[in-house]
Amino acid sequence: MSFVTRGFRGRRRETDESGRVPPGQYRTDDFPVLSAGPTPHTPLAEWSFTIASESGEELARWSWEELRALPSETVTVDIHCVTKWSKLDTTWEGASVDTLLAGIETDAAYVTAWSDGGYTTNLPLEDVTDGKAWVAFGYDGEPLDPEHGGPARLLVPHLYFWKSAKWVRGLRLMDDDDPGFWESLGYHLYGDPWREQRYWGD
Ligand SMILES: Nc1nc2c(c(=O)[nH]1)N[C@H]1C(S)=C(S)[C@@H](COP(=O)(O)O)O[C@H]1N2
Ligand SMILES: [Mo]
Repeated sequence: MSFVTRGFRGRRRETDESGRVPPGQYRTDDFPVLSAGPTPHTPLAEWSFTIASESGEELARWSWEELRALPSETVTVDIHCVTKWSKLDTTWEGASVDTLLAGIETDAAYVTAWSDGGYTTNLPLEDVTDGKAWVAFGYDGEPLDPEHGGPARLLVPHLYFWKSAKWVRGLRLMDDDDPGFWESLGYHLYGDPWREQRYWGD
């Protein structure tokens, strides 16, 4: 009896039946803003994107114009925030991280993305390569809003959205997995929404 009632009235009906909303998430059409600090406003003339080695050596760097001159892709993906909202079919324009890493020889197993304002987040290298991550500068056909990470943010849609560092300025190639901002405060090191890896121990 209670089984039937839960099946009929439970979460799945209230949220989404597409199979695209991970466990514990609800679907929203809004685009909430989640920022741990103020929105930085780095002038494009001072903006650059850097690939660095673990020791901090600069391996490659693009100015804003150089980044925009790279081949770009338009992708439509679902995004999932650890605070439980998921948004389906978001459309972004950006340069694939594969394009940025092309020509860089590395034995690194992880990367740490860093941002204006000091935010960092850690990811396995294989989660930002092979078409899984972008440095995105457009959203819904427009330049990316500063509050959503403009001029450019990392976009790694298959992991919880805190991995998609707003105002991203570079990737550091790491031998070991080094917890970033939220990961140091208890968020999961990896953050797979389909396995509900929200916090340490999940
Ligand atoms: N630099 C920076 N990037 C960040 C954050 C942040 O506070 N600072 N918040 C993260 C979190 S927790 C989420 S859910 C998404 C939110 O992106 P949005 O504000 O565009 O929805 O950005 C992620 N990237
Ligand atoms: Mo988040």
